[in-house]
Amino acid sequence: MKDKISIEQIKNFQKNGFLLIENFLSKTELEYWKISVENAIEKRNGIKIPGKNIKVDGNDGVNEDTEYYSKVFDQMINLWQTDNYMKEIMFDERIGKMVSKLGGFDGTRIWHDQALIKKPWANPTSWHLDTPFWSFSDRRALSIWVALDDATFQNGCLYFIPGSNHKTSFKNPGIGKNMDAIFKFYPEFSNTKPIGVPMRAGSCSFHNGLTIHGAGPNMTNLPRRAMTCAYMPDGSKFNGIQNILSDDSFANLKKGDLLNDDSQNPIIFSA
Ligand SMILES: O=C(O)CCC(=O)C(=O)O
Ligand SMILES: [Fe+2]
Repeated sequence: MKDKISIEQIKNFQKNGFLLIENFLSKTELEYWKISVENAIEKRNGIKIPGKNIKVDGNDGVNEDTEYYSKVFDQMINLWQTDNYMKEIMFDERIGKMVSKLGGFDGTRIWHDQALIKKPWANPTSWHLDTPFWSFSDRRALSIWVALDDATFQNGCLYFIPGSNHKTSFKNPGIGKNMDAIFKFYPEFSNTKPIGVPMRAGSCSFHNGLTIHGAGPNMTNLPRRAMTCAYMPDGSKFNGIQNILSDDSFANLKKGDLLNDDSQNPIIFSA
C-alpha cells in the first residue's frame, strides 16, 4: 500500500479538495480487496445498511426519482460491520493516518464505509456534496474512493470541481436527476472547468466531503466497482441529522453529543 503522504500532496488536497494516488494498492492487495468486497456483498443478501430493512435495489416502482437513483449505483453500507475481512481492511491504521494528515486532524473515525457499484448502463452520479448528508458538520471530513475496476470516462469515473471545498456550505442540494442542480446553490462554480479523474484498478482518490463531485454514466456492459469510506475527525458532534444512524442510536442522541460510539464509529488512528 502506498501510504506515504508528502507535504506537497497535503497542500494539493487542501487547495483542490481532492487527491489522486495512483497504484495505491499492490496487485495482491487489490485482489484481496476485490474478493473481500465481493464476498461481503454476497453475504448481505441485498441489505443496504445493517440493522435497517432497506434493500439495495430499493426501487418502489412508483416514485420515479427513487427508480432513477436506484440506477445510479448500488450502495452497500458498512460492510465492516457484517464481515471480518472487510473490518480488517477498513480498520487499517495506515489509511487512518493518511486521512488525518490530509484532513489536518489528530484522530480518524469511520463514519461509514460503502461499496459503490455502477452496474452496466447506470445513470450518472449528479454533482453533489457528501458532508451535508452526514450526522456531524465538520469542514474537514473526507472520503477515500478505491477503484476495484479501472474507472474510465466510459464507465463512470469521478469528476471534481477544484477548490469548491472552500466555498460550499452544509446546505444539502441532494443527488437528483439534474446534473446542474448544484449550481442553483453555488452559481459561482457553473463556469469552472471540472477535472475528470480516470484511474486504474487499485488506484484511489481522497476527496473532501464539501468538494463538488460526481461521476459519469456507465456506458459499458461491465460494472464499475469502487470501495469507499467516509471519515470523521475524532471529537465530531451530533448535528441532529439521522443519515445512516439506526433508529435506536438516533433516538438516544441529542444535538451536540459526541459521536464516539466505537461500535458505530470506530477510531482507526490517533496521533
Ligand atoms: O462512485 C460514484 O459514482 C460517486 C462517488 C461519490 O460520490 C463519493 O464517493 O462520495
Ligand atoms: Fe459523494
